[in-house]
Amino acid sequence: MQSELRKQLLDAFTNAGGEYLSGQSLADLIGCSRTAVWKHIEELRKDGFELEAVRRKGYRIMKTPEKVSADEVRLGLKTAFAGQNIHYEETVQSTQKIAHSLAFDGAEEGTVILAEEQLSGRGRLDRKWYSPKYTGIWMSVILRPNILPSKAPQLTLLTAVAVVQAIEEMTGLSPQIKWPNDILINGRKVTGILTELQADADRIISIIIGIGINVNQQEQDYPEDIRTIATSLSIEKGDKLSRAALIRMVLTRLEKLYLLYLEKGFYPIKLLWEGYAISIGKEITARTLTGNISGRALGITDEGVLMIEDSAGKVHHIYSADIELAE
Ligand code: BTX
Repeated sequence: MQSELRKQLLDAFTNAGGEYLSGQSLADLIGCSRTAVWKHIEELRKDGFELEAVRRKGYRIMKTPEKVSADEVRLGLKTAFAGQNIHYEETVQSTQKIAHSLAFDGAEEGTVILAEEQLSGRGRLDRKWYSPKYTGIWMSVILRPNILPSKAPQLTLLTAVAVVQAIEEMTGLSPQIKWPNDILINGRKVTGILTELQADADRIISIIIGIGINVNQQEQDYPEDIRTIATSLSIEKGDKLSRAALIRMVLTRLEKLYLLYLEKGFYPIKLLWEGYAISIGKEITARTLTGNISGRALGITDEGVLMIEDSAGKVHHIYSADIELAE
């Protein structure tokens, strides 16, 4: 359906505030025939809207779809480039995969790949990211910053701040960040971030930031193995939330912080990040690919690298690891 007509139809139902609208009045409002209205209503039904039709009264929307359409996200999105181009799919293997290929083909900065469901959503180090249909936000954002490849992990920290701010704004909850990329509420993971690169030795061609946010899942929706470590905004808040609205907030925050980063460097992002960090000052163990390091987390450097002081007073710089907090 043409998006302008769909928008008019949805606006008409919004303005009717739950009252019935006859086929004729919809036709008059939109400026088309009653048959065309009927066709458009059928299209809406196919897209997951539940519409009640009552003789001599007309139509009424009973339930909006679980789906989150690109149109719904774009409406009201006031960014300059983040999300201005949305590539929407119902089911994909991984939005990262699609983003890589679109980025390779020259997709513009800020392009978003959004899916309702991922069959092989991925985490770091080939781990799996559980991405069931209609419940979460599974998206990848393509950025093209003019920075050295070694600075790419800073974008992970920046994205974590953007997501935390968006969740705070939307729900009033207070998420915390566990270095580098886990966002936790009450100690359970609500968001994962995966940053991947297309780069030459000294130049970034594109950065693909994958963001997975658990929004409307309930505890029983999680498979056994992650039930005790994962949570969702709905579980924490006790409400269903609009994924489209949260996507808009994340993209707005992300763009703002990204522009700040390009202008002023990592330092202002570092300060914001530290305000949300859970591990600083605590005893932690960093599990790296080359072994474990335990000690007190001192904080992050101006480059975003984690510093741990071990019991002998030696300070270790950690570039990539999974962090465990001591009880
Ligand atoms: P990670 O390696 O830090 O976390 C992966 C681990 O998190 C898994 O091994 C599992 O224990 C746990 N886990 C899996 N699914 C969930 C979930 N839904 N909620 C909480 N915990 C879970 C984090 O990697 C990076 C995830 C990025 C996901 C996005 S979604 C859009 C984009 N496309 C894609 O394929 N990945 C990214």
